Amino acid sequence: MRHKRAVLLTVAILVLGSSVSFAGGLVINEVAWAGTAAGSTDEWIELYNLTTEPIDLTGWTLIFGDISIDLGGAADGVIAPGGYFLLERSDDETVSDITADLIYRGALSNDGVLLRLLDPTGATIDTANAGWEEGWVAGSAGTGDLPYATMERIDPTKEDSPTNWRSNDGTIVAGRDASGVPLNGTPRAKNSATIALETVPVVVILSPATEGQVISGLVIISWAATDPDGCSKHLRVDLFLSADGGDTWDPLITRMVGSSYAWNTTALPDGDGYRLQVAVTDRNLNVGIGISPIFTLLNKD
Ligand SMILES: [Ca+2]
Ligand SMILES: [Ca+2]
Ligand SMILES: [Ca+2]
Ligand SMILES: [Ca+2]
Repeated sequence: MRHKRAVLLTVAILVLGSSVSFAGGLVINEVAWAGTAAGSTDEWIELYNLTTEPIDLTGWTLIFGDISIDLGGAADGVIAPGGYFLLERSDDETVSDITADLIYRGALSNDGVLLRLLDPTGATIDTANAGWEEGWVAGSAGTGDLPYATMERIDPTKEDSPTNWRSNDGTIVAGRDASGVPLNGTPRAKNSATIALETVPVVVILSPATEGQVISGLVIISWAATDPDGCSKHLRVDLFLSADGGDTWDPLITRMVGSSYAWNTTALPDGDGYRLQVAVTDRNLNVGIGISPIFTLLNKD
């Protein structure tokens, strides 16, 4: 009995010891865990100071696997307010056209690892890839449509979670690799994912919103659309319909405004694989997309 209690106590201490108090001051903002097209060992990591004060990195550490990086070892170990801090692995050629703030040694396994940022008291104040240690929550290696895309934090003011990371979009990019090729990433610059969060309209389909819903006759399709940096009233709306669960789409109505559409379904074939897409475009041609769950059309009896 006594032994059991001791074990429980140890477990409690372990849990407390690994807890993260997300302070929102300094964050792990971008991770190039797969390296670059010039070399898979050309990994780099970006930190970001969200505050309006400089942060002195003396005593701060970044830890992953059995690697511990002393952030205070940088020549200029201070991050300016709203500034970035670029760590390049092995040498300064990793991101060839931007000077690293710190060169470090040690690999980020492509099998995934948890990154932890510790303040001078040893408290973990931020993490990256938590809850996703079997692989990486975002980013890509050398294959796929967008090779060597970095893992970008979407909202640096929000804590690490699987939904707060996205791959670099390959369009908003910065920096060049050791061969001079543009990176699919944004070293020392705002993340493409953060720019999307701040500019791209968000649309939520309100009806139909239930998986497997049976629809017939005249149906009101409705949605809520907002533009984070513009007027939500004048967004252009295009509706698309899929009869095969979303594999292929046909226009239903294009270039409309508003937040609902009366849809006469009676001329369409019955089926149980229908889906609606609402695409909302702002004046800068940023497109936000909402997709309904699969529903059934049933007009014949
Ligand atoms: Ca790697
Ligand atoms: Ca460099
Ligand atoms: Ca960045
Ligand atoms: Ca916008």
